[in-house]
Amino acid sequence: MSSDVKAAVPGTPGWAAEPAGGGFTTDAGWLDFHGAPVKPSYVPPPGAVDAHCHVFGPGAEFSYAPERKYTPCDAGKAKLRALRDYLGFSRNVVVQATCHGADNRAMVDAVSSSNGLARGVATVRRSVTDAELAAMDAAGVRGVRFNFVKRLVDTTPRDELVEIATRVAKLGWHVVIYFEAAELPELYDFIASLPATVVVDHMGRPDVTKPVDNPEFALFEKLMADNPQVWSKVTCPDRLSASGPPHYDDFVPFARRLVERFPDRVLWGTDWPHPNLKTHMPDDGALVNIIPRIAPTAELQQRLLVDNPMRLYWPEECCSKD
Ligand code: 0GY
Repeated sequence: MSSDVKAAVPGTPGWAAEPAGGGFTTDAGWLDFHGAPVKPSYVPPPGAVDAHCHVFGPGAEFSYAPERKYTPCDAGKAKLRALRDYLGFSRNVVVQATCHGADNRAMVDAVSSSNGLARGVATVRRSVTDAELAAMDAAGVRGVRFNFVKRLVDTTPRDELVEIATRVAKLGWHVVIYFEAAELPELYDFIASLPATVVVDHMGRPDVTKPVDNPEFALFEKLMADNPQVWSKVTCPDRLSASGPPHYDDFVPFARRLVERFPDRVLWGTDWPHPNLKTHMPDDGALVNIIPRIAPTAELQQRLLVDNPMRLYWPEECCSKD
């Protein structure tokens, strides 16, 4: 049975990040999540979903995976929920972080103890059993993540990924895919042929120092235009921007392009607790304040933050019409 303590409000002393517990050592130079995020001036619509965030451990309860490429600070479910409430969101989608490998216990615990207010995206191997998939489905998992970012994971053979996608599609799950922009030409046909809805993390990591009309991003737009099963998260200005916080001006036109062109296939998330950042740690409140710049109307905000994630993760509760 996992602990379920209530976390301190962001910005108060008890909120501060703690080093990895359970005998693990947080990486030297690791940037902890923001200690005092501002209360956002932008108020999300009722029922808003943070559709990309993670939990890290805590290590004393949920050990980090032996094959991990990084050891983070601890950042458990209680803090994730405290941040959700503080930022004015109602629900979370907890994406399995690579520091836990294919051991989904921390993510599943965060989801299954959420009173239905969280859904999960797992990492699984070909060896996962149907019973394990069914148990995760019952706990609230609705997708698997395929990660092609080499600094985060070792390569998984394509035939294994197709096999997994085919199996989870039968449960109504989707595939979340993470890759670098340079990989898209090589991955394009693979992504387009997956037998499931596909959600691309962080817009496929475009180079936002370029004009929005550039060949690489045009290829990403083509992927979405030609494949109505492909969605995108308009996330992670903190990873992509060269102009930097708090406004991340160079990120905005890319996210806004996708929100305006594909309003029914975009998701937004904080990415808390923001693994592996090197230059700065974003203020999560400032990230929320960017939303009206990437989704400039109330209708676009409603789709981005409520209707789209509800349709993907809580279809049984979803009453919006396409
Ligand atoms: C993200 C991005 C990163 C890390 C992970 O699971 C992870 O470790 O997703 C990254 O380092 O770019 O989406 O959180």
